[in-house]
Amino acid sequence: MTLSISVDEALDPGLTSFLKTARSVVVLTGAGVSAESGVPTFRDAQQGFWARHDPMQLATPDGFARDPGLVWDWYQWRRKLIAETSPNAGHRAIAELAGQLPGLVVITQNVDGFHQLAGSRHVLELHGNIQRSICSRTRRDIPASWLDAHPDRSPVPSPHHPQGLARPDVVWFGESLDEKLLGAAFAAAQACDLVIVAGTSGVVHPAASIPAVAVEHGARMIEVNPVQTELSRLADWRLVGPSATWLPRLVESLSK
Ligand code: BJW
Repeated sequence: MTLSISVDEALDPGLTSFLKTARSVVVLTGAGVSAESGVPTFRDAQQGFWARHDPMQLATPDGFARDPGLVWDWYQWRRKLIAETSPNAGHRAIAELAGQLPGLVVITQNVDGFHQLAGSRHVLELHGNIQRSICSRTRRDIPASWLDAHPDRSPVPSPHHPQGLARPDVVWFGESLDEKLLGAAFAAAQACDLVIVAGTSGVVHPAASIPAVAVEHGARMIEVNPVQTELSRLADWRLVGPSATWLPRLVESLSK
């Protein structure tokens, strides 16, 4: 059974005592965790990227092949937005939790690098990192100095292949996730006794399968989200509200 708790209610003592005794914790995050930093989510009806842009045009290999300049410009705009914003109290709370719960693994679908900036060390970036660029043909890294040397080009040619173009090192729909990272994520899910799922709609696979794998292997689950999601039915506790409010409250509860 799921216990839902709203921000004006006290934390369930059962949750707090479970958190204190948890030996192995996985935190799965999505775009909602960065929303309070000012980075839009994908699927929120008003502000989400997909409310204004077609994901098939901007986040697929076919979309990039059709109009690489459009896709490159969109990612450059997002890079700038991310560079102008910073991690929030939710990211910092996850890093603090790891200080108190050694072995905590952060699995993120986000490409903004905010968990590392906030101090988290063990972070599996399932969908890549927007700050890195690779060659569309060879997938070799392209250094920032090469991009800086082509400031007015869009798309930017690749230094590694005559027909290659620079693209962000992120995972688009229809592309496979890095096998090693995914293996490490599922291994952590199978081994954990608590999975905290924050700020994700839980619709994009294989990331969305991680909480179910953890729960099937005996873990309990806390979901942090203002709304119900595809994953809510798996949760033991639903902390209803924003992650920058709830995650610091979880950290505080450890010292009470
Ligand atoms: C707050 C908040 C606050 C708001 N506090 N919360 C199995 C079944 C069906 C389909 C598939 C399947 N397996 C694979 C597929 C196909 C596909 C897929 O999942 N499609 C579904 C959409 C139907 N998956 C793939 O193609 C993946 N590749 C793959 O599996 O390869 C093998 C294969 C290929 C083809 C067929 C079968 C197998 C790759 C997925 C790549 C996703 N890429 C993107 C873009 C990354 C780069 C970039 O950033 O530009 O990743 S799409 C986008 O969605 C991004 C996100 O990481 C991802 C997840 O979104 P997220 O983080 O959950 O954000 P939102 O917006 O959806 O939700 C935000 C949540 O926050 C909401 O719930 C809010 O309420 C909440 N929130 N404010 C806390 N303050």
